[in-house]
Amino acid sequence: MTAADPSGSNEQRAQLESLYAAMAPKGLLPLWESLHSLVLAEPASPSRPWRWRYAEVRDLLLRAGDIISAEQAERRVLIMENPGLPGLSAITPSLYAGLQLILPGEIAPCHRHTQNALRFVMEGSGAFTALDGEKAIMQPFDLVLTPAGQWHDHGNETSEPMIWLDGLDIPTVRLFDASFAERLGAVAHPQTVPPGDTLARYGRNLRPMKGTAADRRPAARPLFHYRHADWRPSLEAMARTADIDPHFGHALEFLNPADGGSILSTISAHVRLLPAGFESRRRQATDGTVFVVVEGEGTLLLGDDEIKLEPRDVVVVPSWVAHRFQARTQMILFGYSDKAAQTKLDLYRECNH
Ligand code: GTQ
Repeated sequence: MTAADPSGSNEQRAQLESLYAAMAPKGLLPLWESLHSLVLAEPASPSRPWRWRYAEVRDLLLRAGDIISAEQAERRVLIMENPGLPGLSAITPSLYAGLQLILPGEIAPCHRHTQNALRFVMEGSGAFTALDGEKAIMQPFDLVLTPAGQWHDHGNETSEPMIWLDGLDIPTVRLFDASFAERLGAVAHPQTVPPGDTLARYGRNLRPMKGTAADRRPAARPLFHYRHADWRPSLEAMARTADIDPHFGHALEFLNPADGGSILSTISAHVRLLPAGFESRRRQATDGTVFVVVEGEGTLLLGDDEIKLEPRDVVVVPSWVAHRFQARTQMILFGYSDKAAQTKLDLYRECNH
């Protein structure tokens, strides 16, 4: 019978059904039929744990490369859509993921939008993402940001294909009905400063004196290139000397030096090192997380599910799904989630078992 009255009579049911029929055309629904699925006792994500094998995605992406150019596509990307969220182009309810291919000589035209994006390089070396006319020359497992509102184009002046993961907050911006986007008009933004300029000025625990002409990056979010050549040795050095965390292994968050907060206003990202043989303790958190296997092999355990992980695989753990990692060899993982947004909205919770 109804949620409100499980012992309701057939007569009451008939009366309610005719009430609902009268309400529906007026845009009205009875809360008592759906309250328990609207206000859940705990998260029950419609998204599913899922793994994309890199080799399989790569084959299909390269096939796309034979058929459509980056310029024609604007962005030549295979969307990684969570099978539990059909039609939403979402990997979790709040986040998007895709794998983008840029072939030698290609350009992905300059645009800007209210969505925040991160790029995590999977393969290839030396192609660039230009942010407001400054090229970040990308190497495998570099993290490059294109924050909301900043012009960005991509290009590949090398002789090898380049593939990276795009992580965006597209579903979040859609939730708020706040999408604005525009094309620059020119295919590429004119170069404003040489590559590496921002890292030199803002990336070494220094910044140009406030108010001087050299202080050119947005004050709230100056950095946009977090190099594998920097984060990998830090993780390694920490793993040599620090006590290991039973839930995370050795983990470092990427931070915004302007405020010590998350890399983007909606998205947080981190890397972790799991030594060979390490088994993390079970944890659950409200931030559904997308992981990239940077190095090594192991297994992700979620209840009765076991997902084997190999280098460059992408795997998503939905909100509140209890999970743990088993590292067969030493593993390095990159992860991103909407923890930044949830923390601002006072929603984030975790439970470490
Ligand atoms: O490179 O700007 O995968 O705007 C989806 C939307 C990439 C990009 C995506 C985008 C981009």
